[in-house]
Amino acid sequence: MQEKLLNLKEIALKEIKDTLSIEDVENIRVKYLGKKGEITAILKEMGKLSNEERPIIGKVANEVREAIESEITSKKEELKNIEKQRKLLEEVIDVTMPSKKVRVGKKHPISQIIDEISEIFMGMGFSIAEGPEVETVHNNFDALNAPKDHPSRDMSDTFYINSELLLRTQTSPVQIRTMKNQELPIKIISPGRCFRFDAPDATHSPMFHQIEGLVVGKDVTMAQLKGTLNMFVKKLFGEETKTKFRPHNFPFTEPSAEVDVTCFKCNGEGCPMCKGEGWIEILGAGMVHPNVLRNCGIDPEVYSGFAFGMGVDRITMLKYEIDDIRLLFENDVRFLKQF
Ligand code: 2NM
Repeated sequence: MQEKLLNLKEIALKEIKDTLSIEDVENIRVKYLGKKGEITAILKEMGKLSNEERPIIGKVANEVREAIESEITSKKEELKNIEKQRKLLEEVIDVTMPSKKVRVGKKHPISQIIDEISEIFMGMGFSIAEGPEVETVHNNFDALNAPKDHPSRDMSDTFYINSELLLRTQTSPVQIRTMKNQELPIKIISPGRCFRFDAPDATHSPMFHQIEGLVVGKDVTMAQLKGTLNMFVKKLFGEETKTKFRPHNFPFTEPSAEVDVTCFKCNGEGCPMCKGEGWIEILGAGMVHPNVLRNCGIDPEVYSGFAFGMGVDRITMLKYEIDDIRLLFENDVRFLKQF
């Protein structure tokens, strides 16, 4: 029996030595030391031994069991270390590897210009006012003193929703809403999207952007309008920029003017950008018509106001030298990311 035990020990230790996984080591433990294991089976036979033999064999059996157990423990430890080493090697981070490109988005050029212009006016004490793109015919035309037969009212020039609603053709209805609802004095600009029933070409888009401004209070003058716009164009186009006010006609202002600025490319010399003129038209402006003030419940005998409006898309095109408005709305990232 002693021989059998020592023999088993030899075989077991050799098997343990040759294993490659913790799982196999565990299987070997069960095979020899488990409930139905080979060593366990021998130990169960001990009862049949004589009183002299039992302690001797018992001692050997214990030694064999301890030897196998200790071999199993150290083998498991060894295999765990090998696994840990392997993982460390496999999961090593190479900090010199080129990183994945992060694609950062940016503001649309029109939004950039709207933000830039808004900042300038906020610096002069203006607030930003916004309103709905679907407007009433009243706010878009009637309240603005547009004659009943004004061509812009035509079905072929304006997107009507029904006889009372339309897509606003300018942002002036925001000024109307503000005059009707807010206390005086008013000092706002209204940036936003507008819509006109135009066939798209290089300079026209049925959806475009405007920024209008409005100041209403006591003793608001044309001189203040000129001062405000002069300061604005210097901030937007450069300190050397000058303005020229040409008489014009709008239903909602009286007097009215169109405003040119000296070309910011040639500084008024004449170049392809200004078509040799030295001047570029960028604004409409005037003193708010007494009828418009009255339509909003403001007494024109007590209060006066000035207003102005500009096309954001045109200014964006001039500043970034874009020659076709449609490029701004195709939203091809390869185009837009240049600005
Ligand atoms: C322009 C030109 C001139 C304008 C007028 C008003 C209002 F509501 F006060 F009457 N808002 N905007 C105005 C005046 C707009 O755009 C070229």
